[in-house]
Amino acid sequence: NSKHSLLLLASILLLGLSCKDKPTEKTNEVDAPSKNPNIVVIYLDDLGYGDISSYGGTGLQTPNIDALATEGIKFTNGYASSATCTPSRYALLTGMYPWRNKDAKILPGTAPLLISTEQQTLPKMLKKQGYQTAIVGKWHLGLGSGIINWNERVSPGPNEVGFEESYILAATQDRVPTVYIENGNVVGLDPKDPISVDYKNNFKGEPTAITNPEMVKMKWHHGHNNSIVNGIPRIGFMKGGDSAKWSDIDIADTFLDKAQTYVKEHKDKPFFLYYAMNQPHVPRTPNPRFVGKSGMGPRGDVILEADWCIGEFMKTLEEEGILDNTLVIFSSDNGPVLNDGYYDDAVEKLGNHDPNGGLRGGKYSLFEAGTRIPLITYWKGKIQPAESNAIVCQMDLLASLADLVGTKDNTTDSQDLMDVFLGKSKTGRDNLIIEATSRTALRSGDWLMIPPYKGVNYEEEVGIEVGSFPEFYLYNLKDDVAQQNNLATSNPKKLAEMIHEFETLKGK
Ligand code: NG6
Ligand code: CA
Repeated sequence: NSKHSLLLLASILLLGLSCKDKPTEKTNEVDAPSKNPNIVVIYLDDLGYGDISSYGGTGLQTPNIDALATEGIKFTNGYASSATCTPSRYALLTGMYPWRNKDAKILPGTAPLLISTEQQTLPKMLKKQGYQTAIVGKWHLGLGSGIINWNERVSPGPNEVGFEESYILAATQDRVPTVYIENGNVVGLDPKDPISVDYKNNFKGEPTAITNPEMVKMKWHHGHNNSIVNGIPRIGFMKGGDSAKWSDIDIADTFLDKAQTYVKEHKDKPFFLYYAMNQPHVPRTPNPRFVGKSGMGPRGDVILEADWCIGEFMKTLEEEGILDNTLVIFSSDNGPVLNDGYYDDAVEKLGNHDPNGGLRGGKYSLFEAGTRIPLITYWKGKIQPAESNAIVCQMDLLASLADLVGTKDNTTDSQDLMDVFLGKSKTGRDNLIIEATSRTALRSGDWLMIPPYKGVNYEEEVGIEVGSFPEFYLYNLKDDVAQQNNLATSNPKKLAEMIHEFETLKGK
C-alpha cells in the first residue's frame, strides 16, 4: 500500500512539474501561415446566402460547410462579382471586373473561350510560383476559338489558361453537350458515334421536349425544351455521343472522386485545386442516396449532397495528412433561384427556409441576394475562427493569393486582401462594382446605389426582383440590409457622391 501512495505522490509531483512547464493556454493563438500551402477553392453554383445553416439557414443542416464557417472566417459581406455564373467565374479566375469584357455573359455550350490565353489568371500565377494546378467541375467560360469539333481535342480551354489538368463539364448541367471533358477530350466518346452540337437548329429527326414530350421525365417550365438527355430536356441541341453522356445522378460523385484522386496524387508538392461543384443549379438531380433527405425536394437534397461531398473531401485532406497545410476557400458563384426553368418543387416545398438569408432579390439581381454569397476561408491551425464584415470579392483572390505565395499582382482589378482573408485585418475593399445581366451597381462603404435601367424589375418566370427601375435607388446597408428604404430622394448629397464614384470607377 505504501508503494501505492508513493506512486501517487510521484505522479502528483510530476503533474505539478508538467503543469509548470506547460506554456500558458494558447487556445487563441494560431501559427504563422506558411508560404506555399495547398489552395483549394470549393465553388458552388447558385447557392444563396441563407442556404447553409451557419449563415442562418433554417430549413437545411449543412454540418460540413458549417464546420468550415465556424472554424474559419465567415464573411458576411463576401461578394461574387456578378449575379450569374460566367461573369463571376471570369472575375474569380482573371481578377478582372467582368463588365470590362462585353462577352462576359451566360454562355451557351458552343461559345468560344472567354479568357484570352495571354491574360493573367489565378492558376497561371500560381503555376509560375511552382504550384500544380487543376480544375474539377463546372467550367462555363467557353471553349475553342470558333466552331468546335467535339470529336477532336477541344482547345483552347482550361489547360490553355493555366490549369495543368482539367476534368470539366463545358457549360452547365442544363446545357449541351452533356459530357465530361478531360484535358480537352470528351470522356468515353465512341468515334463511330460522333457528337454534334447546335444552339440554333435541331438535327433532323432528333427528339426534343416539344416533339416528344412523352420522353420527358423532368418537366420544363421555361426554356429547357430542346434535346432530351436522360429524360431531362436541355438548352441546345445535341446529336450522337451516346456512350459519352454523363449520368446526371452521378455527377456529384464523379467530381468528388476526381477531386479526391487529384489530392492523393499531388499532395507531395503544393497544388491549387478549383473544385467547381454544380449544386444547386438546375436540373437538380440528387443521387438516390439523397433523394427525399431534405424534405425540400431536389433543391434541398442536392445542397445536402454538396455538403456531404465537402465533408468527404475534407476527410481526404485529413487522411492524406495535409489538412493543416491547405487553405480552403468556400463560396458560390451567384445568389439563389428557386424556379430556374424546371418544375422540381423548389418553390412548393420551400417551407420556412429562406435561401436569400433576408436579402432582397436573387440570382440575376442587382439587389444584395444576387451577389452577396457565403464566403469562408479555412486553414486549420493557421486561421483563427472569426466572423468578418469586411467587404471582399472573389475577384480579390488573385492578388491576395499572389501575396500569400510570395509574388504580386497589380495588373488586374483584384485587390490584395490576404490579411483580411487570413483574419489579420478587418479592412476590406472601400468599394466594389457588382454586376447582374450586364447591368452594374456600386457598393461603397455601407452604401449601395443602383442606377436606372430599362426593363422590368420583377421577372415573373424566376420570381425575382432583378433591380431594374427607371430611377436611382440608394440604400444604407448598415441600417437596411433588406433594402426596403430607398434613400435616393431623401439623401441627394449621398446619391451624387455615389454617382460620381461609380462613374469614376467605371472610367466614364
Ligand atoms: C439561363 C437559364 C437558366 C440557367 C442560367 C445560367 C433559361 C430560360 N434559363 O438562361 O436555367 O441555366 O441561364 O445559370 O434558359 S448560371 O448559373 O450558369 O449563370
Ligand atoms: Ca450559377
